[in-house]
Amino acid sequence: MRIDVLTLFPGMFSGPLDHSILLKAREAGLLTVAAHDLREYAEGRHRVTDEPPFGGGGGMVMKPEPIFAGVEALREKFGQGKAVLLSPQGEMLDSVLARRLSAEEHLILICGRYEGVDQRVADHLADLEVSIGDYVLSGGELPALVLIDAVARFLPGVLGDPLASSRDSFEEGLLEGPQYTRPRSFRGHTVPEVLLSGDHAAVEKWRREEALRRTRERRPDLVRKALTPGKGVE
Ligand code: JA5
Repeated sequence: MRIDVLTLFPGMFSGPLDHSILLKAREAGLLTVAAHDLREYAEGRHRVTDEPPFGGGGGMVMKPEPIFAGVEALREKFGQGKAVLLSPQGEMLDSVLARRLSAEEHLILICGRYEGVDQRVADHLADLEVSIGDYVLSGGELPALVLIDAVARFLPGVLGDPLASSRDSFEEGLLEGPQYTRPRSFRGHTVPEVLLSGDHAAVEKWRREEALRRTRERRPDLVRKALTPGKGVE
């Protein structure tokens, strides 16, 4: 899969993409990510990318022309990629959407800054708007990185075990249960006996019960969803 990012801050993408799973996915040729400076697509001596909003109100809004030029240049080079605008007005990212996006050959992620992006980008350029949650952020870059990570985990071969992504907690529709490692006793807090018993069936049963109990307690909305036919659990 290829992912191009249009951003005023391409430097924000190097750190996260250069570690761990995302680095390995890129090295294996399963994922290509390129961050492009939107200023390169801005015209004029000053390469202006933002202007004050029509109607007043203060702050700055990102101009449509550099964003349209960037997406159009990338589509000319690589074909009809799906353009995704990161925005609080977007469809909420969850594992279903991440998996759907992982089936695309090419994504173009558009990151806003300042007070946001001229509405014509959402209306006439982007195929989809995606939000990662109901909180204010300074721009779309961190949401784009979250999306890249969530999507990459569904690409075949990115996780060592081919079944790993389908076993992940949200794919099962439940929260993960508790996990423990050595030492068996830490500051007087001991590990549940069953995990030390060597009885694999008992361990599996305990894990499933713990996952359900925790999900009922913390995320009753997920339990309702999981019990909806075709959405996991049974
Ligand atoms: C802020 C100019 O889903 C959380 C999000 C917050 C946020 C996003 S997505 N985009 C922007 C932005 O600020 O473009």
